[in-house]
Amino acid sequence: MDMAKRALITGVTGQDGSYLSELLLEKGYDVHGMIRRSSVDYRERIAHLEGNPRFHLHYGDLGDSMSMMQVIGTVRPDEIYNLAAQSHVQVSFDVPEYTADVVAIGVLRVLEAVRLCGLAETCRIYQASTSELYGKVEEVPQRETTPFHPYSPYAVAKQYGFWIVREYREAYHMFCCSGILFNHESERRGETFVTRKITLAAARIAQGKQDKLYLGNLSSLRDWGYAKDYVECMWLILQNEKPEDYVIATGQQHSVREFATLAFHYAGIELEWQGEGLEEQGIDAADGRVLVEVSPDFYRPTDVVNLWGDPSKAKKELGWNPTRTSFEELVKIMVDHDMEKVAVERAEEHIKTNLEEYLEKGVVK
Ligand code: NAP
Ligand code: G4F
Repeated sequence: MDMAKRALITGVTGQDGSYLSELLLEKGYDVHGMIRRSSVDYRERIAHLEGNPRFHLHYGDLGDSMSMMQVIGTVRPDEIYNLAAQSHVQVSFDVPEYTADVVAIGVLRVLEAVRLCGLAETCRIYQASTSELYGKVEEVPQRETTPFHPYSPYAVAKQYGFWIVREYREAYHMFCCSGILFNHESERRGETFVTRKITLAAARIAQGKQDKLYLGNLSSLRDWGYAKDYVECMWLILQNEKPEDYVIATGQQHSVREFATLAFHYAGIELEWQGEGLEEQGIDAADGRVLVEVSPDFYRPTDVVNLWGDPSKAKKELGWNPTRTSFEELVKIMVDHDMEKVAVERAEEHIKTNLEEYLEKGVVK
């Protein structure tokens, strides 16, 4: 009989869901991913896993308790990784009610489905919590004991998720834990998060496909790690003897400006910064072109500007190495990926233009 562990991942199509699926498959798990119904099936990040006999997909939505009951009752997982969320902080100001439903009550739906399906004693649950809970920070660096001060509708919703997990742990003795993850990025990061927005723009500007990049708060500070390293921690948290919450971070901090400077450097452009606030500009040192400008459109009603995590507890208790991939390596991985992506897009455009011309005139350039 096949005794492989069964894991259910909500948010399997996201950045973290795709890396976690790969990791759990490598470890011999049967991986069940939950996906949302949509009019087009577009699952770029997990396309390479489909067809693997140990990788299964189920329709469900964190906004719908019945579908959660159905998926959890059918899969009867040993471990659940609840990664699904409306995860964009700026978007949470635009759709606060939806964000609260999915990000806050969605966690309750998972916990209740586990309990009502009779899995409370056997199923371990990982909740994707966030450094955004520290928000308008009350201590630097932030650790497990730092008071929370959420500073966006997203963060307020995640705070409910954090506390309801703790409540179910104490009330029903369920093995459920939160990983308080600081920002983690990769070549699979969504294109509207600041790091990926920058690496894609640097690649496009370097290859003549874009003139300028507009950003918001350049002085915002983040503790950025590599997503591929961070999913390992999610797994380690569930293999622990006791259910506990952990800060997962690198312990190093950089500004958006520093990230942009390094990304453009790897794309072959040296940026120099001039001016302040809304007037600040990133200028190409080689020819004086203005490549980066600040736009108030990317400022947030309340912004979290000083995130810096202390991963000592995870290092000591989980044996996790927070700096396996350095900040410089992370930026390089992302830029190299996007330079290649833009080069492929340019080649495809060239072929298409040539083909159109050939079909029109019978001429190939
Ligand atoms: P992501 O790339 O934005 O992925 C989010 C996933 O959630 C996608 O698979 C999305 O599905 C799914 N989803 C959204 N709404 C849903 C719903 N109503 N029902 C079911 N699925 C839904 O996020 P990520 O960066 O991988 O982050 C994973 C989790 O960690 C999130 O909970 C995020 O809030 C949290 N987190 C992330 C970071 C970070 O730096 N990345 C740090 C701390 C915490 P579609 O593909 O259909 O949209
Ligand atoms: O890349 P961001 O949008 O990520 P943010 O807000 O830190 O949220 C991400 O990390 C959280 C963990 O701390 C997760 F919980 C959350 O799900 C998500 O994955 O913005 C980072 C910083 C902000 O201070 C923002 O104001 O960059 C600043 N920024 C400056 N210009 C910008 C831009 N952010 C975006 N998205 N776009 C800009 O043009």
